[in-house]
Amino acid sequence: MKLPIVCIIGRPNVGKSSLFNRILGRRAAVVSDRDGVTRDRHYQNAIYKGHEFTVVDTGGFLPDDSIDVLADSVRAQIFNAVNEADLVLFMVDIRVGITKLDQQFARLIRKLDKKVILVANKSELQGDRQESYEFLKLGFGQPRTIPSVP
Ligand SMILES: Nc1nc2c(ncn2[C@@H]2O[C@H](COP(=O)(O)OP(=O)(O)OP(=O)(O)O)[C@@H](O)[C@H]2O)c(=O)[nH]1
Ligand SMILES: [Mg+2]
Repeated sequence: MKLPIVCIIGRPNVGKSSLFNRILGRRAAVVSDRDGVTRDRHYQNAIYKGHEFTVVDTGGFLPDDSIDVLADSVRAQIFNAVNEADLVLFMVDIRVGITKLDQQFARLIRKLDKKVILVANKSELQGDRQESYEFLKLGFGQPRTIPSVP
């Protein structure tokens, strides 16, 4: 039986692989404070809170006008990951706000007309300040945050 596919996308360093590992309950993907660590798609089957699905970690590098071959292949990976997904977790960094790259991701996702949950990560660093309304501009509603304690 084919499981539903949940893919995690967003620009480099927002915490996609960290969420991927957390869903799986183990260190399946490399987490690093360097940008662009994940380069290709990474599939794992997961059972999370009774739901069984395939979760996909992706690279966050989405260059707009690059002629670099590796960059092009990463962009194709992201496109394909979104295209085949039943649900897209679009991750942003609540401390940084919306970047140009976030907007490029938003455009790509909109083209493919998918079910999307916007996730504002690193929210525990934000203290009491609530900046998440800014992300309404991306067009995917109010973002959800991830509780730091599972
Ligand atoms: N404070 C905080 N740091 C986080 C959180 N999630 C991830 N990080 C840190 O953010 C950095 C990037 O995390 P990754 O999970 O590697 O990010 P990524 O989106 O997979 O990055 P790429 O693979 O480079 O696209 C690491 O230093 C993580 O420890 C979070 O919820 N809070
Ligand atoms: Mg990663």
